[in-house]
Amino acid sequence: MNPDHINREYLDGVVAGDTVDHYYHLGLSSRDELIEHFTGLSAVVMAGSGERILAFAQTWSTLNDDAPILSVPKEDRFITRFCAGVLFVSHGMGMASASIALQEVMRLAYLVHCGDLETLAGVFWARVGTSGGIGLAPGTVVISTEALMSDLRPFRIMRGAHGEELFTSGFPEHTSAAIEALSAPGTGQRNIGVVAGRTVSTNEFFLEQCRLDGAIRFETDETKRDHLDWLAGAGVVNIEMEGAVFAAYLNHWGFADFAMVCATLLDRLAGDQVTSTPEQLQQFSDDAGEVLFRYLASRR
Ligand code: R2B
Ligand code: URA
Repeated sequence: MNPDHINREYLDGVVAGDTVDHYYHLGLSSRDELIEHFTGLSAVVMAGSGERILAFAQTWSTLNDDAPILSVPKEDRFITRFCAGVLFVSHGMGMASASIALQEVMRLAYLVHCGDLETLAGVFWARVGTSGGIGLAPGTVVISTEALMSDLRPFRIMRGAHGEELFTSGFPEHTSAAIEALSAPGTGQRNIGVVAGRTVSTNEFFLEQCRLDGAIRFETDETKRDHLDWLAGAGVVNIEMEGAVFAAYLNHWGFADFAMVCATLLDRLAGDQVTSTPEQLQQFSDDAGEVLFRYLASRR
């Protein structure tokens, strides 16, 4: 962990009980009795959609002898569940939304671990999401090695009163390699197409992803194709909207074990619109979850 990059001045007061922390967007406060049941927190699984969080919590419960699923009642911003040592939290769409979820979950995780950086360091974090693939068959699951800005810089940049802060946005190699190794099907398991590669994390679905079907359009067929070719040439295999801030903050706090696993919904070299059926989209999402769960289950 990187103690200098964690706001312990504030968070230790919460652990001591001198300050009450309101995790406003999650709908919890540090005094809530529910938090006492989060003891043993060993992993955080995040996803954009609340529906996926509910499904993942249910799967994890089934894999853990029907362990109880604890629900945080507030659901208008993020959906939060806890089951068998794992906190499942939706983060909404885009880096602004995901950054809020990450900061509040980290404050919560710090409290649950009573400010003990040694045990906190053991927490594994994952984002399971969707993305647009580059040159991949729809449904391929991508394990990200690095999340880049749309101009391929490997950072998330934030600007405060003190100026610009650059957060590096790589993913730990040992974790992505372990997830990839475990993604090979065991007996009776489905064969899921999995690749590891670089990811571009954009601030917008249409413009920064060079779509031609937005209500605003900057690109031509040619500039779009050149941009996607440029990304592919740099080893980028998919595009999504939260990975850079996810990796950036976890690196900043000094976590060593985190990953992003995203299903591709379409091949951007073939088009812009997501046209798969609801059944196909469900399968893509289930497959990304399955890849994550094979790793998560191996950590028990
Ligand atoms: C992937 O899919 C969402 C946009 O459709 C966004 O949250 C992302 O990263
Ligand atoms: N999510 C994205 O951000 N882009 C896509 O093309 C598909 C899903």
